[in-house]
Amino acid sequence: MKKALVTGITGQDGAYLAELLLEKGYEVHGIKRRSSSFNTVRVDHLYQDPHEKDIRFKLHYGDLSDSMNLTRIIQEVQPDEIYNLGAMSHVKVSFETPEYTGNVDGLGTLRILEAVRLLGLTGKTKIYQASTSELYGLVQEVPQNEKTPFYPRSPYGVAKLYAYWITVNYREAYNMFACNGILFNHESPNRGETFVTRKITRAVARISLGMQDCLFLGNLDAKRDWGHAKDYVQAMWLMLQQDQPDDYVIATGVTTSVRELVLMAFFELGIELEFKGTGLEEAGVVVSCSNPKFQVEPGKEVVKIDPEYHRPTEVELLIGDATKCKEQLNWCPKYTLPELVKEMVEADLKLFEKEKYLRDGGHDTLDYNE
Ligand code: NDP
Ligand code: GDR
Repeated sequence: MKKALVTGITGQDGAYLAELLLEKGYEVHGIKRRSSSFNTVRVDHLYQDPHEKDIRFKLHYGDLSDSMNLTRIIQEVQPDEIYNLGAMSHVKVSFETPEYTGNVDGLGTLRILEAVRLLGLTGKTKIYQASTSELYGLVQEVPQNEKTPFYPRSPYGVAKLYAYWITVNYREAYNMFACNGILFNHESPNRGETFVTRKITRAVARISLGMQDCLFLGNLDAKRDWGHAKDYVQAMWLMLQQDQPDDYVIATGVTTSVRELVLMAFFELGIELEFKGTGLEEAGVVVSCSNPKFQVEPGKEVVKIDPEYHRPTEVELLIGDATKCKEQLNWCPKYTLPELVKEMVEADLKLFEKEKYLRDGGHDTLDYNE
């Protein structure tokens, strides 16, 4: 039975990847951070009681800033494959925590590579590094492929640049099987609530149900190549099943602006929106609502700009060319963006309908401010 170790297993991708690896018959080990409250909600359905026999899913406490801890876990597990997905992954937050981001996202990768080397596992353990389209940053050419020059635009992007090159360096210097997956944005109903797609789909659901008045956003002009996380974890696994290690772009090849995404998400629930005004005065205004379930009045401003969400330096346009991955790994995304948006909006609507039902019935969820 193959053993995999996944850092960042409690995150969006970690949870989907763990599901995939368990389906494929792996023994899956994950690293979770100690937290003052439960932080394993995305993998709770995979939990197995450690007292039972033949456990194939096990979590270890750890942190990418702690090399002794990482080395011990790798020594204990002796993994055939390591997927390094752990990171401080929010680009805007990285401007506020640049040193921490460099430590975890940059040096954390080095700690994994060096542990594998020092433990004499270079011939056994294959490593996947979660690289990112944020490496491209300032637009040099589109679509972006494996040969496009990098120009990161955030502490997050710069930390990931170090991680990318240290992975290449260990591959070349020590003949390690280490791959970079240069993944473009990928989303799902399990996406963190502060990334723009999920922020939008949550707000669409809440505004429709009368639980929120307005959605505040930053740069509506930014364009992203959005895919589904379920498709992208398949590509991660495929990279480690090849004879030779290499780096691959994973993307859909379609780019969409944040503004267009907002329109798509509202339209999913029958709400037609138009954007009026310019700059900080731009607003998304309801034109009509064809769904009798929702009372959203025409003329209401439901999207406004808050400069707080603008970034000191922005990545304006991402569109990936995944030809290499398609040709060499036979990978192709199954989900289109409209399908992804539909799935996310429906999931959030269900979530907030349940919450509203409980609140309306007087069964408030625990509120620590009360
Ligand atoms: P998430 O933010 O959902 O998950 C990040 C994971 O890393 C969480 O499990 C988090 O733990 C963990 N983590 C954070 N800090 C540390 C630390 N110091 N030590 C150990 N673990 C830590 O990210 P995604 O699942 O979306 O992304 C997975 C990886 O892929 C990340 O490295 C991200 O940068 C990269 N990436 C993501 C893309 C995307 O569009 N989703 C695109 C390209 C790259 P906790 O749950 O406790 O916070
Ligand atoms: P990104 O994702 O920065 O591309 O990084 P995010 O969803 O945060 O932003 C996408 C674009 O939307 C614009 N935007 C806003 N973003 C957020 N979060 N909140 C807002 O209110 C808002 N308004 C506009 C942003 O400026 C940006 O242009 C994600 C992360 O998963 C990284 O870890 C990963 O490496 C990259 O994708 C590929």
